[in-house]
Amino acid sequence: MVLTTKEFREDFSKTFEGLYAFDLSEASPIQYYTALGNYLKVYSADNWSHTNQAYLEHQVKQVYYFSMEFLPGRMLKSNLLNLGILDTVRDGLREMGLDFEVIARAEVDPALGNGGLGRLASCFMDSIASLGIPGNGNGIRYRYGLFQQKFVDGYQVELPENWLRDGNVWEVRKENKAVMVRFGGQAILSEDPDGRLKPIYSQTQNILAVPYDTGMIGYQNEVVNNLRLWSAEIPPEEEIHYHTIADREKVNQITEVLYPDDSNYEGQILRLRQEYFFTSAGVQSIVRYYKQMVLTWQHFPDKVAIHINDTHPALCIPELMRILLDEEGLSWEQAWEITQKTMSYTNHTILQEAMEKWPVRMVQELVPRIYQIIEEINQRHIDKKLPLYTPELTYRTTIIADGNVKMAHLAIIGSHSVNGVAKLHTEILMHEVLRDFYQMYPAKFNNKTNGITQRRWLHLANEGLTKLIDNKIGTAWKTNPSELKLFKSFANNEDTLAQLAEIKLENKKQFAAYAEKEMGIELDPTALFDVQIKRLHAYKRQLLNALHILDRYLKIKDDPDLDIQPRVFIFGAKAAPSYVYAKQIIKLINTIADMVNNDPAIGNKIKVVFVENYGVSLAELIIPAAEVSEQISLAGKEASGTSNMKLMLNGALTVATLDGANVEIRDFVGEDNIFLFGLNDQEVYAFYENGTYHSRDIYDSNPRLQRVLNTFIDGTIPGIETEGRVIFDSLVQYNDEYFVLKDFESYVEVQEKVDQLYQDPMAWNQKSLLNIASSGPFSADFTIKRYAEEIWKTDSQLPAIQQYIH
Ligand code: CR1
Repeated sequence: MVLTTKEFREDFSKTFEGLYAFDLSEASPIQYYTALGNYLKVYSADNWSHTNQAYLEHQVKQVYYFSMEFLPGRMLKSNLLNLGILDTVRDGLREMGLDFEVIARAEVDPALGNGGLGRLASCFMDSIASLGIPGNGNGIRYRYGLFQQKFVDGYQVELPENWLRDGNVWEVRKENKAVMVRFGGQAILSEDPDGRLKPIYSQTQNILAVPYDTGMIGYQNEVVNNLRLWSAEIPPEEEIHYHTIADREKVNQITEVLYPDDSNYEGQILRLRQEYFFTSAGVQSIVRYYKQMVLTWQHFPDKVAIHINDTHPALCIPELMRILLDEEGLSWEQAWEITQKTMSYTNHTILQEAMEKWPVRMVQELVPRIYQIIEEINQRHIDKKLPLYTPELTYRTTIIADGNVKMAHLAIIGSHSVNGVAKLHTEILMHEVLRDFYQMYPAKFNNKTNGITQRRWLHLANEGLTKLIDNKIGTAWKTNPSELKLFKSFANNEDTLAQLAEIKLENKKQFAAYAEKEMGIELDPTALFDVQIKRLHAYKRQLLNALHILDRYLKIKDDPDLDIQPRVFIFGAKAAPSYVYAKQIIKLINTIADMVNNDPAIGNKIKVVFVENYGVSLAELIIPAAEVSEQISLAGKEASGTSNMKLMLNGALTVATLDGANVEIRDFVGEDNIFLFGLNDQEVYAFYENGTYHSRDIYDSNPRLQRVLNTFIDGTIPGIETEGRVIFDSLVQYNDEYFVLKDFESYVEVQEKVDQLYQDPMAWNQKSLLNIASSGPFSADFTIKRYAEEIWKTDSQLPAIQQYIH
C-alpha cells in the first residue's frame, strides 16, 4: 500500500474541508498544519489500535517509562518520516502550491522538559517504538511548558509558554481512562474483617487525573506506542465543594507549570504534589490494565516493567505497594517482592543540590498513607541490614534521615536495577556517590550510556548529510546505526570529503540566515562555527568559553592585523529563573557579544551569537552547522551529556574534558580525532581531598589570564559592573568551585590546535567524517536494546504487530 501524491492531495483536501469548511487556498500555515496533523492521525489510527490489540492479545510484557519531563520537539516531520510518507506529502503539498517548510514551522515545539533528561526521554520513545518494544511514556501534561526566554538588554527574561494556544493535534483526551488521585486528609489504619490493617481515609482531596494520549510512531514498522500525559481536573461530582475561583485554581495548578530547574532542588510542595499526581495516576492505570489479563499478582513483574527516570517518579514504589496492600490485599512480603521486581531507576546527576529530599512533615501532610508505607519500607530496610553491616553504613542508607525523605534512597532500595548514564558516571556512582549502596547491592548497579535518535538528529535535521551517507554506504544505517562505520572507508576519498565540506557550508549558511534575520548579526559562513548548547550551569562552564573569547579579543585588540582563524561562537542556553549566578553569566556573554560584534577592529575575526530561547527546534538548526562541539564541563560533573553525541553525528569535532560520555566519544573516535584538555575526574577528586586548589594563586601567577579576568571589573566590558564583580569574585576570591582558572591554560592551548587543523581543510574534513562514522554506538536504538534486554526484559513484538497488516 503505497500512498501516491494524488491520493494524499485528495484525502488531505477532504480533511481540510471537514475541519474548516472553506477554501484551502485561503488558509494560514497553522490551519494547514492542523489539517495535516489530523490527516496523519487518521492515517496512523489503524496502526495505533493494532499495536494495542497485539499487546493485549499476546499479553506481552510492557515497559512504562515514568518521566517528569518529555521534550519531543515538533512532531509533524518525524511522524511523516516514520510513517514513510515524508517525500510523498512534501511533493503532494508542492503540487498544491504549498510550502511544506512553512507549514512545518507553524507547529509549536512542546517544551515539556528542561534539557537533556527530558530530551533523552523523547529519544527513548522514538527508539522504543522503532524497535517494536511494547513501551509507554507516562508524564504530566503541563499547561505551560518551559518558559520562553527573551533577552532584554542582555538579561534573560522569562515569558509563559502557552504551547496549547492553538490546540494540540497529536493528543487524544481519554476521559474514559481517568483515575482519582487522593491527597491530604487522614489515613487511619484499622482492622478489616480478615484481620488485615487497612486505611480509612477522611477529609482527603480527590483530584481527577485525565490522560491525554499521543501516538509514538515507530520508524516504518507499523508500530504506534503510547505517550500518556496526565492533566489534573476537579471531579465533576465534587464541583459543588469548590466555592471560589482560588479553590479551583489550586487543582489546576497541579499540572499548570513545569518546574524550570533541571539540576537544582526546588523545595516546593507543589512539585511533590505533581510527582505523586502523575505516579499515582500512572500506576493505577497500569494496575487496571493488568487486571484485564486475569493473572495472579505474582505474574505482575512478568508483564510490567516500571522505569523511574531520575528520582522525580520514585513515589511509584510506595504507590504500587499501597495498591497491592490496601486494595488488592496482598501481604507486605508479596507486595514488596513484586514491587522490587517491577521497578528500575536511572540516576542522572551527582550534583548534591539536585538530590531530591522532602521534609517528612510535608510528605505526611500531602500523602499520609504513602508516608506510612515509606516509613515501613525504611524500617524494614534497617532491620534487614543492621545485622549485616556496620550501623554507620546502614544508617547512611536510610530513606528517612534528618527529618527528610531521600528520594534517591527510596528509588534504590525499591528497585531491582540502578543505572548511571555513561561509563564514568556509573563508576562515580558505584565508588563515590552511592558507594554505600553499591556495597549492599552490587548486583543492582549497571551502566546504560545515553543515546540519541539518528532519525531526528541526522535524517531529519541534516538531509544533505543523510543523502551523502545514503549514496556512499546505502540506507541500512537508518535501522542499523552500526553500519555508519562503513562510512570510514571514505576517509581518504577527496571527493567525499569535498562533498562533506559543501554540505557543512550549506548548513552554516542556513544558520547564518537565521542569525541575520532574527538577530541582525551578519556571519561569514566560511568562519569556523563553534557551538556550546546546553542548560546554563556553572559546572558546564560556559564561563571558560567566554574567557577564551575574551583572550582572543584582547589579542586582536593588541594587534589588529593578527592573522587568526575567524570564528563564530554560538551559545544556546536557558538558566533556571531562580539561578542568579547563571543569569549573570548570560548577561556577561550577551554583553561580550555586543562588544565584540560591534567592534570594527575585530570585524569577522570573532562573532558571538547567543540565540534566544534555545530548544529542540533551534538545536535542529544549529547542530548541522556546527564544526566545534564544546563539551567542557568540570570532569566528574556532567553525568553524560547528549548534545555531544548529536554534534559528533553531524560532523563536529569535540573539544572536551574527560567527562560523561566524552570519555566514550574519545574511545570510539580515537584520541587523534578529538581535542582533549583539562583535569580528569581523579585529579579533581585529589584537589578536593587535599584542599590544595587555590585559584587566587593562578590569577596572581598567570598574567594572560589575569588580564582576561580583569576585563570583568576594569570597565573593558561596558555595563556589567555588578555581574562582572560577582563573577570575578566567584573565580578569584571564592576559589573557583569548578576549576575554570585551573583549566584555562590547557583549554586555550587546545583551541589553538583547533585553529591550526582548520587551516588544512582536508585534514579537518577527514576527522569530521571519522566522527560521523564513529557515532553509531550512540544511537538510542542500542541504548534501548540494552535497557530492554538487561533491565526491562521486554521483547520486540514486531511480528505480532505486523501480522495485522494486509
Ligand atoms: C545530566 O546533567 C545527561 C542528562 C540525561 C542530566 C546530563 O549530563 O545527559 O541528564 N541530568 O541523562 C539531569 O537533568 C536532573 O538531572
